[in-house]
Amino acid sequence: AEPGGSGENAGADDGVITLGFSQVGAESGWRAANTKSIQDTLTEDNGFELKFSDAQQKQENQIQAIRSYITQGVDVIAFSPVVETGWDAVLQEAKSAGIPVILTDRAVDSSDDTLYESFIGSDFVKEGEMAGEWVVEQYDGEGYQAVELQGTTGAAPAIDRKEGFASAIEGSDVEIIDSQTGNFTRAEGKTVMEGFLNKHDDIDLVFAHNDDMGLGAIEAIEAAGMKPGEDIKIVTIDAVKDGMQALVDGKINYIVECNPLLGPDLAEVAQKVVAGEEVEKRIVVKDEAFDQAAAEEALPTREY
Ligand code: GYE
Repeated sequence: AEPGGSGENAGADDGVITLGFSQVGAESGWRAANTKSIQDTLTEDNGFELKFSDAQQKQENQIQAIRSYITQGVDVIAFSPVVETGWDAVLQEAKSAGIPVILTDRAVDSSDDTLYESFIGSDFVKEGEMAGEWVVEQYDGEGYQAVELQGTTGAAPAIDRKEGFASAIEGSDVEIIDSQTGNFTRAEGKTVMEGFLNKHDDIDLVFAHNDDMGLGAIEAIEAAGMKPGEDIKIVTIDAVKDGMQALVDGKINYIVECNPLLGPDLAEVAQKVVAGEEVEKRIVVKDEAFDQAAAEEALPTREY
């Protein structure tokens, strides 16, 4: 595509689709798999020129990257918004420049859904519900005290997983006694869990919004002389390899999957958008869940 090409005539007039992608960061195993899927799919061989930038979990970096893609006149902009709110102005700029935007992984909270073409990603409320339903099924009646390691404050998966889990445990005797953000990273998951262990004597269960924070919690629990998965049960979301290994090892008790392999769907939607074809406004990615036995079976052939 011509740099600077914009307005109604923007498009892949040279047959190559230039796509500017703004990634959240490199905070987790899930994110690494997601980045790999995008980079492996949006290749020259597949008709793409991919411009990729890592925002290091900062919204201002993403806004800057999107503005630079607008200036460069890319054919399509795609991004995974680190937080839900605060996107209207920059998305309006893309729209005025005639550059279509595709959301992957995380949603934006905007009343104007003409600001993007499609949102491809999992149903995070449902993931939280699946985690909560399993906890109730296993432990209701035991008076369990749970702590929650939340994802990045203001991020769609943190907001939605919290909500889904809370609604699933409602009416049971599982109680969340503390809840803090660990920013989706292993290091912060560990630090927050250390704080919880210092503050509370009787923690029965950890609900972590992703595997990495759960893996950090495992380190904190072991350092405190207890057995993760036994003395303190752990339920997480993502099902990346390290998480699945910990589940097989009995240190995590249950994992709800979140599929990070969004590259192929993104490529397809981008091609359609550039060709002026209709696309679905919402593409929901399907997720499973794993207990120990299911993890043992799935791990050897796991892609991520
Ligand atoms: O669960 C977490 C990552 O947005 C679904 O972000 C994604 C989440 C994923 O950091 O590991």
